[in-house]
Amino acid sequence: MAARRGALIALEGVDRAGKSTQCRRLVDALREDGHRAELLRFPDRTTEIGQLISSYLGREKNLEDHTIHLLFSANRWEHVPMMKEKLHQGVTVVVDRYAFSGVAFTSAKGNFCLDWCKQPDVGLPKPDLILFLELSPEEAAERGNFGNERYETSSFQEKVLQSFYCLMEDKTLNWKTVNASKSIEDLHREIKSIAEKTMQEVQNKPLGGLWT
Ligand code: ADP
Ligand code: 2DT
Ligand code: MG
Repeated sequence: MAARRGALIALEGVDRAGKSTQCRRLVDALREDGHRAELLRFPDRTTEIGQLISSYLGREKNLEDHTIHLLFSANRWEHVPMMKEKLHQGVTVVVDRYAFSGVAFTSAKGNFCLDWCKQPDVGLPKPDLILFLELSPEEAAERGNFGNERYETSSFQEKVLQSFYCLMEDKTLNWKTVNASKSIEDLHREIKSIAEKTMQEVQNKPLGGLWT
């Protein structure tokens, strides 16, 4: 019998919903329980492509909209061989944003259709679970001001949220919405329980391809 594989779990949601906090908590808790788990974040600003993305987000560099979209996708593809290897070795991979952020942010620019935005990410490892951390713009605002990076305005974030809702209509993906206004601890417990259930369910199932 084939060895059990790890699960691919993506966290998505609006700015300040608590994605990075919960990704870290989840990976730490899974490890404490003896699971093998690793955290990846997209964009990964440490690679050459990631540095280009980072300078774009930091407004040091201007890039044409299609170009930056493809770079975000390339930044995921450069991690795919490593992700597949880990998953097949039984490591659960938790990703802080994934292709859904890619599509939601570019399509929020207005002159892009959802289908074009999805194409570069077709065939990426398909997440076994996508946790959408839902938080109202009012509650997000209470968690502090926006930073100075590109996309960090409330009008743009509202458009991003609408694009996320369009993507969530795809029932071939395992979206689970969680209420991100709960305390860090309560949300962590809920996320951990959903993640563990998914890890159990997929361990003997093949890894899928996204949007294929
Ligand atoms: P994201 O990665 O989604 O942008 P972060 O995890 O960086 O969000 O959290 C944004 C801010 O909100 C941080 O200051 C964090 O400490 C705080 N925060 C995260 N989760 C909660 C929560 N459940 N309740 C209150 N504040 C939170
Ligand atoms: P953080 O590093 O704070 O998460 O912000 N983005 C992200 C895109 O536009 N396309 C993508 O494919 C991804 C993964 C979301 C990163 C910013 O980059 C945006 C916010
Ligand atoms: Mg974050």
